[in-house]
Amino acid sequence: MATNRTFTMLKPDAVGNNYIGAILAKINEAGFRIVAMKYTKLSNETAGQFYEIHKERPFYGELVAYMSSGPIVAVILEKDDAVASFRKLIGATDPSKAEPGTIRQLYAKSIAANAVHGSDSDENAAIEGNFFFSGTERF
Ligand code: 3AN
Repeated sequence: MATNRTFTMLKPDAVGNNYIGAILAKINEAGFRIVAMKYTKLSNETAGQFYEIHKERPFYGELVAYMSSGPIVAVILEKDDAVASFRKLIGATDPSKAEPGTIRQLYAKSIAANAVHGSDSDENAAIEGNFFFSGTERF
């Protein structure tokens, strides 16, 4: 069900720095189940569609260019209270402000290259998961 699922992407910096295994281990240790997972690369157009919600933000162009600059890993995750629990696990958007032990504090270097995405609501988790995967309600 959407209420106990969230969506994440391991961003180009995390993939480029070979942190896929370490980050997925953290996610599993925190009690999340992987529902669906895909290693892929976004085109500029696809990244623009994914981040449509941020279109008016000043960093939109930079964000889209960055997210299409290298491979990413898209993942649907399941756990009780998944959205809030996952955002706690990843830490603040700006890694220099992220709590010790969070994924961004451990693996991210900057606000743009911040290692992981995490959905901010159940509604967006469903939209974002459906952007990459279909039929996952059966998984
Ligand atoms: P979060 O991913 O923590 O929910 P949002 O929704 O504020 O953060 O921003 C979406 C994404 O846009 C962030 N993950 C980050 O990579 C990027 N971003 C946010 N603020 C900036 C900024 N000031 N400059 C560049 N990129 C940013």
